[in-house]
Amino acid sequence: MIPLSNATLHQLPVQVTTPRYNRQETTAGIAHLGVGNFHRAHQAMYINKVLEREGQQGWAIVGVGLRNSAREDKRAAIMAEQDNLYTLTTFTPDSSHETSVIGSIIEYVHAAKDRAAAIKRLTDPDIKIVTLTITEGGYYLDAKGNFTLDHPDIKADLARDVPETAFGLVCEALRQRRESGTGPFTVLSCDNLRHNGKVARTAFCTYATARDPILGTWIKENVSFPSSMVDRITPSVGEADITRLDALTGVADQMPIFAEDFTQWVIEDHFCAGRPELETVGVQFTDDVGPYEQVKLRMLNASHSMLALPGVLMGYDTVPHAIADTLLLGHLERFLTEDASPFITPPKGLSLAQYAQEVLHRFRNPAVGDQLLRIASDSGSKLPVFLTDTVNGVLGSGRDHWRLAFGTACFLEYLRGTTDKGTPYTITEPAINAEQLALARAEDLAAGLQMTVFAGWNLKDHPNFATDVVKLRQSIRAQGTHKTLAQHAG
Ligand code: CS2
Repeated sequence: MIPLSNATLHQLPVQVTTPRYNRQETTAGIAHLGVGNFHRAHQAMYINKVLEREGQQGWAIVGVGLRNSAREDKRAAIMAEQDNLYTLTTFTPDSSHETSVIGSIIEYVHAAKDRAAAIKRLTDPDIKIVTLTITEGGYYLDAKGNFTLDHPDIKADLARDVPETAFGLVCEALRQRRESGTGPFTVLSCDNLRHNGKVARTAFCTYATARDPILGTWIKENVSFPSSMVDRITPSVGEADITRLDALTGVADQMPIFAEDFTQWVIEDHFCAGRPELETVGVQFTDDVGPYEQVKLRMLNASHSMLALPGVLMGYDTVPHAIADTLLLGHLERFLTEDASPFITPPKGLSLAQYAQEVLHRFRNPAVGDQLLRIASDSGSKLPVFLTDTVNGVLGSGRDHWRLAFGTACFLEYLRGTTDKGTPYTITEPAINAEQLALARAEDLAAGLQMTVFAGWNLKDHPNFATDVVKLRQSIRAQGTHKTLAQHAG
């Protein structure tokens, strides 16, 4: 097997597509914060294509790793060893696959190791766009959607000379760019949030104003924050996946990724300092991402959660395994058509019924085998984003709420960390502190509903919902999640 670097690109197996542009001739016009698998499978893939086009060589990416962790150290070391190259293998639902070497990330900065270097990189006049995948929970929003200036991380960051958070780094770079006359860059959120552009704008402006009100006003007036909808199912990659992928591709890649073949990126066309010609490589530009984002978050992401939470309790490991259970499949179909769809205003020409079928088809993709625990992780941040509008719609209109009550009961039971059969698993819930977790685990089975996760659900006005959640939790404990679902699905 051939190791991956600039020097070996021409030796790779013929079935592996390599960059069709000269990487040495590209320069970074985009800085990306949070270089996880999703960014590498999605935005970096689009940029890899755009770099092939004439006149687009100024839009390569400088990756900025934010975490101070052993994992980040390892990633930075491998990126350096492989000249920032990696393979992306995509699988169709009938398991045919294609592998490309992605060359669009041309530089990698480990910000946790050298904050000043990262800020300096962001002040480079060539950097015209800063893209973000910092996760749903990474925006420090409270239940009302405001940026939490009093969060300990943010408080600590505001007190530092050289900031550490994404907000601190970007605002400091913008401060320096303003002072030197370099001018602003666009900040483009690629996270699964409602109105992610507006959220990013509020977060960055609030942070900047707390540091320096004049900077806050300058950012408000000069930086553009387009909203975007991003979509591509990209599972986590474990050691066994690395071995499998490398055997499949014939490349000894130390950090390969894989994803479904489906991909979509819809962006609002407001870029204060220019942008690559992404429309030439399949990106959709629009004046209003809202309808696209509604459909994606409330259907695909929400049904992921509605599947993963009971799925984990039932002892399933992956999405295709869980959805092969006809009970869960039927449950999701009804959730999509009876609960989510009635409250969505889709973009013109999009059929929600067809979208629902496509989502289920994508979930069945056996080669993708997305991990339920990956999807369930950080439900504390995800559920408010994915489910709140649907819950408000269903409860407000008096429709049957039991599927949502079941999803809620499963979430609270999932937080206990053991399957119905008593097998333990690790919960990863950065947004749920010990006090909040104690509510979910309290003897009073209704106490969990006081968690801030549910703050936007107006549950006080709908006492029947709480009663049903308690009953469903009791039933899950007494007879298991599967039987509970079977009894109610009837
Ligand atoms: C998933 C998403 O983590 C989750 O909750 O629903 O990661 C999903 O796979 C992506 O948003 C697909 O675009």
